[in-house]
Amino acid sequence: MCHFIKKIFFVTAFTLIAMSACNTPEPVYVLDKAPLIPLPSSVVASDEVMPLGAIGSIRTIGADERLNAITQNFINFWKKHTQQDLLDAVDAIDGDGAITIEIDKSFSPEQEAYKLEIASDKITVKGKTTEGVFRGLKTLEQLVVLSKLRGGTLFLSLPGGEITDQPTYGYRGAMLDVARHFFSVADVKRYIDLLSIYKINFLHFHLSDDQGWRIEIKSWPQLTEIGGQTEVGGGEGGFYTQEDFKEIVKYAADRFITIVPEIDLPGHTNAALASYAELNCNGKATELYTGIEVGFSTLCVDKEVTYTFVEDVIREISEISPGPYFHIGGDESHVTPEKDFNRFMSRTLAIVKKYNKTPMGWYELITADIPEETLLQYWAKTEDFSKVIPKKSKILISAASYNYLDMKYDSLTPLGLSWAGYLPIKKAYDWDPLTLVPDLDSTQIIGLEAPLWTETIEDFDDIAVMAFPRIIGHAEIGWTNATLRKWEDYAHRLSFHGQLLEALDVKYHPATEIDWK
Ligand code: TNX
Repeated sequence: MCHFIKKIFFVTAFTLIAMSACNTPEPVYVLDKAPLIPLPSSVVASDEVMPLGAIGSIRTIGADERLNAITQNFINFWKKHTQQDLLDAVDAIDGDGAITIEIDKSFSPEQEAYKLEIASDKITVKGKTTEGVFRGLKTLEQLVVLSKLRGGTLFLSLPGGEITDQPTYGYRGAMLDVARHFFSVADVKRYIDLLSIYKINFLHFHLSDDQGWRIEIKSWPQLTEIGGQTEVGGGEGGFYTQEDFKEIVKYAADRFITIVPEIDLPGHTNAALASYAELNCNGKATELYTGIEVGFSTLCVDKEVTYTFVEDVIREISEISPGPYFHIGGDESHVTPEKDFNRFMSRTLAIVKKYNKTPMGWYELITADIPEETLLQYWAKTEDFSKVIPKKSKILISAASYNYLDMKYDSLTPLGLSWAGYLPIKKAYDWDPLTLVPDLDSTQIIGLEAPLWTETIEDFDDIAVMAFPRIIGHAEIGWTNATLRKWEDYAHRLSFHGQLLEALDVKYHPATEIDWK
């Protein structure tokens, strides 16, 4: 301990040293009062205290390739926030003075479950899988950052105790519309980093719409050469090359986030119809579109070339998408007659299956004859959705009036839309996916997703101010059991996360509902 104090002597004020003397420094929080989000399933505080200087190495038990990458990221994190080096001690047997990361296959039946133990001279993170361990390290990181932000130079120790934790839902998603406005690879990576702090595990990419086609398709190059060249408001647009897309997929995978690609069909296709004349029933290319109306475009369902196009697109994107899902859109196809829509969807869903992906689509798909495993994304008003109930399909909840991050917070919000009403922070948090839609069988619901449509969103600051803090609440809904969630408690914990976002230079909506610290 005295060695530890000596170490900080030269960097901290003399008064601080006098205060601490050679006693163990007090942690900033007791473990069960730390404002962690999502709230873990169980937190038991002990009276042990772990001085930061007690830890000198990180050792892994049951390591694999993915764990090595995670360990390296964690070493960098620790250095940045505690100024201390961690030795990577792969084969070390003694856990004292170390952070131990352990994969234990018999630990829990639950893929993402973990246990985090903090004792006076060691920290252990255990999980059944590397993914579980990763979620546990994220909890530890949050504890470090929150302690540091509150304690400043007084942050010298972590509180002891044990956290055992696992998610309520296996799908905790965000969606980014890169079609209405295009966002760079760097912006997407930044969003992924922020989502991973809160244990989000799916990022759905809305890659095509009337205003833009955003992913390179090698067999149909004009999709991006023509269809990628503009966006809402007439800006220059852009697109991801397949290499860019692979880079994003990998970056997300290193943070245990699965990318879900969406190509919206057969409506929302003006960018494709402007790129290739033959996709139109009249054989004439449309004009590029930079407005924000919906529901006016459709592929030509009767032409065989349409299915060649659809298959090429699904094949090329599936080849670079390791995740299980392929989202084929299906929303607001207002100018496709219902029988044509259904015929088109049956063929398209079969193509998705041919490339070994689980089909996913907006709930309007329900009129078609869909494979039972199709994942349906609910977004519209509850009344409409009763049509879905008889089917055995799995449901992802993305209710416009609760989940849509493009809805304004209130009448003063400069960005966003309001067709589904305003969505203040409390409303976005204080609901339960299980009871939102009447008559839905709870076993059908696989989770929730928060879409950010970008008709009015032009840059990263715009993304951030609409997503934060509402998506933090969605992350908690997805992770934490409804019986443990209370608005007042959440609002209190959230009040400490404004500082966390500021430290990352992330703009957020400073709602007056929250007593920001
Ligand atoms: C509806 S919800 C849409 C999008 C718009 C969004 C704007 C859904 C599946 N489609 O095309 O961008 O509203 O809030």
